[in-house]
Amino acid sequence: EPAAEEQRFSLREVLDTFRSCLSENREVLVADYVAGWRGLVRFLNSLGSVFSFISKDATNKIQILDNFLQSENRVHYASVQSMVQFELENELVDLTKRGKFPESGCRTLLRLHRALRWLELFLERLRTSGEDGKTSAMCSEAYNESLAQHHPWIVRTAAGVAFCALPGRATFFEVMNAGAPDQVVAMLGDALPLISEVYQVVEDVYAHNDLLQLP
Ligand code: 1PZ
Repeated sequence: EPAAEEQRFSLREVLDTFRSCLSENREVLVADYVAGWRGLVRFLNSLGSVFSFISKDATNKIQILDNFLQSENRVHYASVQSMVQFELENELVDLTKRGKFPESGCRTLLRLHRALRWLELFLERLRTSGEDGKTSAMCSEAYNESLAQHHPWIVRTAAGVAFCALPGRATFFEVMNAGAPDQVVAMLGDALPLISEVYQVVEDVYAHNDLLQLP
């Protein structure tokens, strides 16, 4: 039943899905990556409707990747590495300006990848913050160090407004539903190295293929 489902929802499980992303030979599995993102969006939605312009964009990108995972080319979309190789070999990516492939897997996943860096920076600030820490300040600092560089003024402004609506640290910890504050801090300490590793593997694949600036 949905109510019980809602209650069990914990950010711990979401962050755990990033654990399953990395295969033994350090391939990043797209299905697990997308599942992790779906959980994050669910968490974001539980924070309130001010964030819906953010979650809509993320949901749209998740959907694009999901469609590739269901398509006849799905074997090529099993990992980030195979996706990059397949799309580049078959010239399915707009490399310098937007054109025939505005929804390539490579450019779509890059947007989520950049947002994962924001998440890493934000959660690290949250983890090391004191009781009087301001989530909105942590959030905008993390944003300015990462995603903001890729967003036009209008998006940066809307994001800044949304950040002001973030609940305080105590409430934020409660919504995460991962136990008492010290348990949340411990959970973040476990999860962050995993997120950071997934981020780094994807970053290396994109850098190696010169894809970090895809339009
Ligand atoms: C907990 C507070 C949540 C703050 C989330 C911080 C990120 C702010 C991002 C605001 C931008 C959203 C509007 C959409 C922008 C899109 O233009 C860009 C570029 O895509 P393109 O236009 O090139 O197709 N989209 C993105 O950068 C992806 C943003 C995904 C953000 C997901 C946040 C998930 C938060 C999880 C919360 C734990």
